[in-house]
Amino acid sequence: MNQLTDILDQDLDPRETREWIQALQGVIQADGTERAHFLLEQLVGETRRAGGHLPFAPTTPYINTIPPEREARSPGDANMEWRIRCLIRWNAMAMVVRANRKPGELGGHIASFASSATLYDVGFNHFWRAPSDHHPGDLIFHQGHSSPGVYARSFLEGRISEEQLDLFRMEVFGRGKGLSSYPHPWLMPDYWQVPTVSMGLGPLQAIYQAHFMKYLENRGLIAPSDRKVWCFLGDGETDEPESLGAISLAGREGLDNLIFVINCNLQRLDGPVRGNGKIIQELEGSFRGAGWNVIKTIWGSYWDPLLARDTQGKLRQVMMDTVDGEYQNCKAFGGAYTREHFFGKTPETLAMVSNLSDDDIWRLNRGGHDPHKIYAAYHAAVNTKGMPTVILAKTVKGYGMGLGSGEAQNPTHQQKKMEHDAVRTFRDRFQLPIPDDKLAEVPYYHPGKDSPEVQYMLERRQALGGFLPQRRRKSSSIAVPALDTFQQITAASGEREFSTTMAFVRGMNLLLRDKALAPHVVPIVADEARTFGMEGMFRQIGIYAPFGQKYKPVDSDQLMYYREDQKGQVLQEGISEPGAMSAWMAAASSYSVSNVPMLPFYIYYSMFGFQRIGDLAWAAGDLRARGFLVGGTSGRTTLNGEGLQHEDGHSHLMAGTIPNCRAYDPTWSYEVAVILQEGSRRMLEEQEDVYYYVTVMNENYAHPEMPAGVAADIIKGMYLFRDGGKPKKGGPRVQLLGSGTILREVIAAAELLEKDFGVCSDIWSCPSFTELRKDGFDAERWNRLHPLDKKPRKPHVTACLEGRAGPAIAATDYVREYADQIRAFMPTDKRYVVLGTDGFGRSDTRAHLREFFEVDRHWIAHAAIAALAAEGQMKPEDVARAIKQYGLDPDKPNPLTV
Ligand SMILES: Cc1ncc(C[n+]2csc(CCOP(=O)(O)OP(=O)(O)O)c2C)c(N)n1
Ligand SMILES: [Mg+2]
Repeated sequence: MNQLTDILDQDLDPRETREWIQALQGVIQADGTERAHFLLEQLVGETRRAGGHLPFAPTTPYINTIPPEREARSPGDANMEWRIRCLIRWNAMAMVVRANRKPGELGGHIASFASSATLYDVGFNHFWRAPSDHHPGDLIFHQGHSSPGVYARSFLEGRISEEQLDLFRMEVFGRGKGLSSYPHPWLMPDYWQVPTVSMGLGPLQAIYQAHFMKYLENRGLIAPSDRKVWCFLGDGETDEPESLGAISLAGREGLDNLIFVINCNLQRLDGPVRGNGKIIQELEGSFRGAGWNVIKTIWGSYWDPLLARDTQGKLRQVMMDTVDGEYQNCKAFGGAYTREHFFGKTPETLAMVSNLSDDDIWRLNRGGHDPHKIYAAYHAAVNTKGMPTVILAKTVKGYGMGLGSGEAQNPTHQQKKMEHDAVRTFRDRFQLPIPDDKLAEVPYYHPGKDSPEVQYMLERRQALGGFLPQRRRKSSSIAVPALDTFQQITAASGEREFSTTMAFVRGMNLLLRDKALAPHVVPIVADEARTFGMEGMFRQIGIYAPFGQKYKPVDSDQLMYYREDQKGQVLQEGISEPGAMSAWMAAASSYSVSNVPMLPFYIYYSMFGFQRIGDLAWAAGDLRARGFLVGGTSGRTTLNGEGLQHEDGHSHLMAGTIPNCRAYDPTWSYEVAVILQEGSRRMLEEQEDVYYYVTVMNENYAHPEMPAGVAADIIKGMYLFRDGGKPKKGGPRVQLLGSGTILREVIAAAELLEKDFGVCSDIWSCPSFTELRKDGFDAERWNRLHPLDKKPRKPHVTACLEGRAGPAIAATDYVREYADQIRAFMPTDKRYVVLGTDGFGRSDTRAHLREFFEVDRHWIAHAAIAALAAEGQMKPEDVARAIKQYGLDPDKPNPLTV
């Protein structure tokens, strides 16, 4: 033992210690705990100045943060609220048990809501405001697996029928009446505000929703208010990096509009969260370190008298020494067990409960099941200024499911059935007036709309502005300027060369010139603004900084200096793609959450997009997000030099999996303009729930004039860029397709084919193979279902290529599968050959990379000749000549495998 721990562990002068403690007690009595805190800080400062090493202690004792004498009292009728909660608990359990008695293994969860029922009820009864004329409304992130409890409340309120409860998890069969397994705005667009259930994404999104609300307030787009974002999450869920990954942002920005409630039932799916430690202490340390106000709600009121008698601190010590695995045992095995294994740890604590029966010990409740403690915690949270709050509420997983039949058992998470006896015990525990002979069917119970319980609930909700959850589907429309406003990027560039990234940024700037629309544009970057040539926006519209710029930027003498501003419009989210994506989602759902439509553009390295934040992109679809994702430096070969981890050749496939995402890979600046205008119009004017993914490149080249009449086909995904004209002497003809930067190689290939082989090419620009696929399958499906219809529908691809001679050859900077998506819609007998960049990217020049991946002009020309030879229009000797003439190595290994 070294000297310091010796001193810390042993009291060298107990009398002196006592004097100091008495002095402190005197201060607390006379001037309160804040004054005591101040003095202690002074003492700590003094010791540090003298060289004392006082490490930061992130945790406090394992007791409630709010002592009983400082608890705010609930104005509610506690008995009434208990009865209501019993009804909700019962119906939530019944809907899951009944669903699982039907054939089909529908699943569902009882134990999660059983642990959090009181946490929700106190919020619904006293804190959460619905949007109304008087208030913008709070935003609640529910734990996904607790949805039955939320439905059960709505059932009592008369918002959801008994029939619907029986259609839980039967959304297809329910034909619009079914209830989603978890919160999904896509499936219940008037009800759920935000999607949760993919663990970690809820808390991450909640932080950025709160961040974005402050942004809207600071920019004067919404009035400042006391609205809050409440986020419920599981203790197991906090293991997801996304759950805690952004808490420092909330602390740094002092987001006092954000409240996390972590349901610490000590269990996750398989077993204990921290069997050998204490999750509440661990989380307290993390959140306090990140600048949060931490409220631990560990013990219920029944513990108060015991703690009051604990003058020696023995009980507190046992509380601290006991690990979560043991706490779980206490709730799984009951009062006698707890007496022996918990209180029995010291003679003093055992003596403390000598006058309590085993049942009394069993009733010693946890903080998260005590409405008084919860009310006090919520009250403190909503009144906290300058920092976000996390409430760490200790609960029991499967609370009420009964000893030995779910409560605190390891497999309880997945329990969807309850035996008859367990149902009876549940009924008795929560005093439901359900007769024995009805128990077998586990009937729903509604006390009637005039019952005091329902009247009380309705009155509470009315006082809080209306029902929750409720979601706003539409906001106001914003007019988007017509395409001719974008003339700067639809006109030919002449000699000027620039990239599609530049075209996009210019397009965004043109939107920023529209007075009505400009304030709604939200450029978002994850520390890559300079990469995409957006640094001009720093000065022009400023970078959002909630507390303004407190220093003179190092480049302040320059035109495009780093200007931060409380009213800044650019969201600079630092190096956090999940964070920037969540900020984008907050902006993209602001039409619903805040009744203010916004048009966010999140611009990033496309490689760090869908594959990095794919789950958020999926959630964004569910959320009905509206905005643009812009994948910069996209394609496997356009980002020369950067190599394997940077070269994206597949994000388009991922984007294509999201039903309401429209993805484009434009080549020309006018294509960018058309997509930008159309997308903005559909999202802002029409208020369609779609979002756009547009890939752009940093390769500079000249852009042609927009051909007349192609706008609609750009949107469809394919148009004739150049007709090959009449072939000389009836020579062969090919159809060449391309997108993005590789379209330029396609054009060059057409020239080679003409010059070297007398082959004539029609050139098709295909800004979206993904949209073409959707259109094709849609037409095909319709035709199959309408066999007698006189006018079969024609896929756009078919319509374009029908009657055009020769095989089709496509090349893109993406994997083959991307362009291959349209194979099914080729006119009958049309040969279709696809080139793509399958394989790992690597660093080199663009030219070398395109040669390597076999998508450059030579490989395209060669593929065209080979296709013509396969059709007998040319000879194998022609193919051999192309190989030789273009210097292709026949023994080159397949790029996929090297
Ligand atoms: C990303 C992700 N991984 C896994 C799951 C599956 N899953 C659902 S609930 C759950 C356990 C949740 O435990 P906890 O967060 O403690 O919540 P509790 O139900 O205990 O309140 C798991 C692993 C999921 N929904 N999302
Ligand atoms: Mg848990």
